[in-house]
Amino acid sequence: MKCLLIVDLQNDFCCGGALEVKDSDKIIPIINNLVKKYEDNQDLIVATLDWHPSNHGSFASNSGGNIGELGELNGIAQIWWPNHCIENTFGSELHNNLKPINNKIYKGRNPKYDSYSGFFDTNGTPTKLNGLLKSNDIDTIDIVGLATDYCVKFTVIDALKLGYKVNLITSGCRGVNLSPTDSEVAIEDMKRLGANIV
Ligand code: VGL
Ligand code: ZN
Repeated sequence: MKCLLIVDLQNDFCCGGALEVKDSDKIIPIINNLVKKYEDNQDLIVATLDWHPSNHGSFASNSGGNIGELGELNGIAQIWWPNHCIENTFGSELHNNLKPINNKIYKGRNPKYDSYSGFFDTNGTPTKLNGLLKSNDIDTIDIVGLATDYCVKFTVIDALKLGYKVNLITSGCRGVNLSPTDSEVAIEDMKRLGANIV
């Protein structure tokens, strides 16, 4: 069985948000078309949400570092981000134009560790995603969302490690691109590790 996995399509990553991903509004109608298709087919649809407490350690404001610079959080390399996706705020809500999604997986809740992957945080603590997929007999993940070079990439890598087949639907993804080629490089990495690029 296959599922559609929509990564972090939240206001803070969309146009006008705190960590806005360029052209993210362009993928919303593409994703909505997919949602309709998977709904009609009664396939599982899951959304991940970046869901940080306001004291989250990845925020430049909490670390004393500068936004976009590389530092260290609990011994692990960490890019300092602007405050984003603070739990239960407008910025953490799924984008209003996205069709409603029933299955939501929250990640990044532990202030001490970041969690680009929808499966595990950087400390190895799992979210509920793998259990949800297993209980629905999912073996293939079709993935879209934000951002290609962070949360999509790390979710794909963990999905492959866990033995899922992964189809990356690039028309439904956009990247942060702190460096201009980050998304291209991320797609090459995912391909090399076994993802099917569609
Ligand atoms: C993300 C940076 C920080 C993402 C999450 O969803 O790609 N990027 N937190
Ligand atoms: Zn985050």
